[in-house]
Amino acid sequence: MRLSAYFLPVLKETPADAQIVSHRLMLRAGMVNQCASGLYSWLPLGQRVLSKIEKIVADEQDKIGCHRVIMPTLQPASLWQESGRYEDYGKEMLRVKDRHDRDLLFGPTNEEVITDIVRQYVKSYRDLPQVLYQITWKFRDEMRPRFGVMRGREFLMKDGYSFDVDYEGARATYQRIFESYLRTFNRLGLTAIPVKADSGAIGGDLSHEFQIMAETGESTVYYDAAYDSLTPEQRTFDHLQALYAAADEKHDADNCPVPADRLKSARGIEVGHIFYFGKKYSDALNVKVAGADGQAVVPEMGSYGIGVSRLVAAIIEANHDDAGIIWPDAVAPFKVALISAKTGDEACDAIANDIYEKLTGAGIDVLFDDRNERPGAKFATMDLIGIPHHLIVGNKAVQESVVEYKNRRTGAREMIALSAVDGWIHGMRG
Ligand code: 5CA
Repeated sequence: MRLSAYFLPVLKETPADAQIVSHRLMLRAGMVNQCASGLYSWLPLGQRVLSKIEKIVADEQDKIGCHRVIMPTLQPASLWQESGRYEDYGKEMLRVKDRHDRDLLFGPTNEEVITDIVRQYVKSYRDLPQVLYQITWKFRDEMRPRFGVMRGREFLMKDGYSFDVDYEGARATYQRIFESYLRTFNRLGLTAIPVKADSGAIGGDLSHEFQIMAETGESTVYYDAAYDSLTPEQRTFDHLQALYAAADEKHDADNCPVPADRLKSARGIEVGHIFYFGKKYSDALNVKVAGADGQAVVPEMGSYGIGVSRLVAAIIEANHDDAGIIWPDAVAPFKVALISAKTGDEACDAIANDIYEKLTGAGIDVLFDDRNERPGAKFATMDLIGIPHHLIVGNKAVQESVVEYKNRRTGAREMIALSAVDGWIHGMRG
């Protein structure tokens, strides 16, 4: 992408009303634009990050045998009247009427719709287990939308729903998804702590939130200090279950099993939430499948959410410095920033253009700053928007046949001979 032709409305001023660093940086980097309270447009740079995260989330779901669907954003009230949630959900649910005066709602979550699908098609225990998921925009008329996309009213969620014939199966599915969540967040460059949680409006008695530790987080979590020294191999369902970690509302200070000197508390960002709730919806919607013995069984269900748009902000909270965002490679909007420090100089332009063609030819996402701007402004922009690898083409490219490489995260710099650029590009592909 040539920056001269791109749509990247970076802001010089720090927006006054943005309270947390991720919100400030998303506005300054031209990733999002506020349309109304809790409603954001995703501009090209933000859209790139969001769809990279979405891809990784979907990929990890597919790997464990979940199947992707798309359900409507507008749902009939009748399904929610069947489950009994239509009245319960309260003001967070946006209710609308169609031209025939029928009651609809903008889906805040999809247990009812998916259960209705399964009751129509799944007739035998042989068709189970099954996990279906979607990645779609939800609407919740939050009382206090704040911190940008962190707590929006419309937000992108991955929501998955599991159906099993019995409790053991449902527990095994829960565990499989729990562990895949750890891998998902890991691929996004985050370490999530799974904490025991309340199941709220979704229901059920087994629930975990996945929390990213950050001072700006809205949640308080309590956990055993042993968490801090876990190796990746130790982050299994059984091991994590054995250690104590609980969300604020689940933590009972008087009966906490962790000795006081090992109990830690921290602020966290809830990026995922999973629930096992048995037959709550399958009973209410009268779902029955034939069991192995011919008797009808009501499937056991769970639901599994990931806040995809919230993750963009959470990743920034965990990856930034004074100069701006520092994207992990896996979700960076562009992997390489190519900066021409002498735009207008024919020899320099020729070298920069040549490297640009090679990078795009190799399939690498590159943002090429070919604008007629001061080099300092160019460097600052690439730092602000967080591109992880910078290549700078300046005087030395012409005089000494070298370009400068800067690693955005470490700040480390090195010179690369023009003759070695091909090899460097090859390495970037890996
Ligand atoms: N049906 C279940 C799981 S599919 C469900 O709705 N769970 S949830 O309410 O916990 O939401 C799942 C995830 O969506 C949360 O963990 C959070 O990361 C994200 N989320 C929830 N509300 C918002 C919001 N207002 N803005 C941004 N993300 C949100």
